[in-house]
Amino acid sequence: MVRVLCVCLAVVCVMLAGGCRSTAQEPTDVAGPSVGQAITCPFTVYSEWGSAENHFVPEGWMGDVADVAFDDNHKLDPERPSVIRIQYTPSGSAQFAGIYWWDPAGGNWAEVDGGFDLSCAKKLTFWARGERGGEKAEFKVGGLRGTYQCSLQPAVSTGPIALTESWAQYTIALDGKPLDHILSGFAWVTSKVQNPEGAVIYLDDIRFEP
Ligand SMILES: [Ca+2]
Repeated sequence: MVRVLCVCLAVVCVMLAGGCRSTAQEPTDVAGPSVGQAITCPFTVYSEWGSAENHFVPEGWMGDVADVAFDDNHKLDPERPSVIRIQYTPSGSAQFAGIYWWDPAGGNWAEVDGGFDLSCAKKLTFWARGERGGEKAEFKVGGLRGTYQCSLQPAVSTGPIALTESWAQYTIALDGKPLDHILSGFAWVTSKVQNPEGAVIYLDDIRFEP
């Protein structure tokens, strides 16, 4: 009878794990509130300029940064109040350019921990188009590595894709990937080899989906 009672208490204790733990050993949140915070999907990277739903910031510029003109409050058509416009004009010596969207703001190549637990996601989807069609670029999730690092290593990429002049939705499959600590939610990369004459691309509705 005593043993049965003990088992029952153990089961109740497991069921009320949070409560039991709080009386036995107080959890210490040393990492801060934004580190690996669990969230629900869909989880937006970008929908509209200034939206409170947006997560990750486009601060991780790389390559020939002077060759990039970036506007995430661009008006293109009435159906989409704001989209991201990226103009790449190859003239620098690196002959490529790109941008990581990372968390937290000011993270400076993962010198500061942050990010989100995106285990709810099975894919990242985004809409993209080129100004004329044929613009080539690569898009990625994860892969950021510094003092801290994304749980997703290496990044999962679309590989170089050629955009069309009309909007199309693209998907990066993430099912089964370690997404519990994502510091870089999205990245764009392109090169002079891919776009000898430069490229203007548009992006919208970037989000993690269940
Ligand atoms: Ca939009």
